[in-house]
Amino acid sequence: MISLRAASRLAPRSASVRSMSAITDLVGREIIDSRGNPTVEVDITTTDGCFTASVPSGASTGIYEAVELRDGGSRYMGKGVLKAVSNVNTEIKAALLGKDATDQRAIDDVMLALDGTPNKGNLGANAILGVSLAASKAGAADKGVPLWKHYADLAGNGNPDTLPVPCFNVINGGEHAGNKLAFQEFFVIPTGASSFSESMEIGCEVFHNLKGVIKKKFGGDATLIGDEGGFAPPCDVESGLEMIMEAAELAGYTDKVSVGLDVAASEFKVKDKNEYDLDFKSSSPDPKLLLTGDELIAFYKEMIEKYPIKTIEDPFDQDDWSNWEKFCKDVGTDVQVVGDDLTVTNPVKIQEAVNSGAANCLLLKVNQIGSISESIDAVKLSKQNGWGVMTSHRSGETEDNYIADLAVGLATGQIKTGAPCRGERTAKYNQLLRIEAQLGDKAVYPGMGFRTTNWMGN
Ligand code: 2PG
Ligand code: MG
Repeated sequence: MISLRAASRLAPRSASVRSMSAITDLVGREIIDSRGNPTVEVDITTTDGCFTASVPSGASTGIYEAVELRDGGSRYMGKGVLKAVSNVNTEIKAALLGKDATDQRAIDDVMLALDGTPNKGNLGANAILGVSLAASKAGAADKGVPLWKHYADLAGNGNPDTLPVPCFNVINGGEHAGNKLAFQEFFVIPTGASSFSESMEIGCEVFHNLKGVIKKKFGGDATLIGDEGGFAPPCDVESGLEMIMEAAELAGYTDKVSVGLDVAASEFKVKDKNEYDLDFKSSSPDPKLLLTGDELIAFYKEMIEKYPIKTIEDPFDQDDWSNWEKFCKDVGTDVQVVGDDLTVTNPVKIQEAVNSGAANCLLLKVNQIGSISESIDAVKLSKQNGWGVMTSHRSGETEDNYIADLAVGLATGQIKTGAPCRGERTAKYNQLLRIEAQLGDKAVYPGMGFRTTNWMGN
C-alpha cells in the first residue's frame, strides 16, 4: 500500500490535470513580530501567484490554547520558531503539494491528521495556522473574490455586509505594559457612530484627547505606549475609565461612545484561593487590593453603574467557573461577558461555557485553535447559541491584516485590534476602511447592535 507521504509526493504531477488552484510550492520562514520575537510566515504558490500569511502570538496566553512551538535554548531567548518552520517545509509541504487551495477544510484536515495530537503539539499550531491562513488567501484568489467573501463562503454566510464595531484599546496594563495597572485593556467603543469610517474618526480623536488628559495628570512620560498601542499611565482601574470618559467629552463624543474592559484575570488569580491580586505587578503588593471573587464582582458592578461599560472580557481566571457563572447570570443581559482564556476559540470549551452560562461572547483568536476551519466551527457554535463574537488580534502581531476580512466574512460585529496607533494595529483598521469602501452603499455598521449581527450561516 502506498503511504500518505509517498502519495502526496506524486500529487504535483496529477495536479496539472486538476484545478488551477493546486498548490505548487509551500515555503515557511522565520520573521519577527511586533515585540521583537520570532514568528512563522508561510508562502503558498499556486498558478494564481504567491500568497503570504503570518502568525500572531500572545503574552497573556490561556493555558488551554493550542501549542505554539518554540525552539528553546538561547537563540532569541528560547523563542525561535525554526522547528515549526521546518515542519512547514518538510512534512506539511509534502502532504499538501497538489492540493486544491480552495478546499480549506481538506487542507486543514490533512494537517490535523498529520499532527495527530489534540493540541497541535507535534507540528505546532503556529506551523499549521501559517499554512491554513496562506491557503485561505490562495483560495480567495483562485475564486477571484475578496478574502472576506471567501471566508463568508467557507462559513456558509452568504453575502456579508456588516463591518465590525472597533473596540480601541486606548489604555494598556496587565502583561502588556510596564505600569502597575492590573487590568490589561481599556476600550473606547464608538457604538454611536453611523459608519465604520466615522467610528475610526471618533476612536482617533478620543485617543489624541486622552494623550492630553494623561499628560496633564501624570506628565509626558505617562503617555508612552504599551504593546497594543494604548497609553500605559500609572493609573488605577477607575481613574483609567474616568480619563477615557474625560477624553471622549473633550472630543465631543460623550453620547457616541461606550467603554469596555479586558481584565485578563487569569494573570492575577491567587493560586488555590478565591482571591485576585490587583497589585500583582508591585514588589510590595497593597493588601487592600487583594479581592475575593465576590468583592471583584461587586467592584465590576460598581464600575458598570458609574461608566457606560458594555463588554467585560476574562473577568475571572480560566478555571474559576463558579465566579464566571455568577457574574454572567447577574450582568449578562446588559453587559457582554467575553470568554478568552476561558474558551480559547475551542468548540469543546465553548460548549462547556454555553451549558453552564459562564459567558455570552466568544473572543475569536485564530492562533488559540490553530486553523481557519476550526475557527469557523467555533464562531458557528457561538452564533448558534446566541452569543456575540469579538474578532481579536494578539498582543504580538505582524503586518498581516486577515482578521479584518475574518471579522466581515464571519459577521462577528465587533473587533479589537489595539489602539489606532502602531502599524501592526492600524494595518487591520485600514483594511476595514478598504472593505467598507468595497461594500459601498451596502455597508452596515451595527453600532449598539454589535452583540447580535446579521448571520446568514447555520
Ligand atoms: C487578550 C490578548 C489580545 P494576548 O488577552 O485578549 O489583546 O492579549 O495576545 O497577550 O493574549
Ligand atoms: Mg483577553
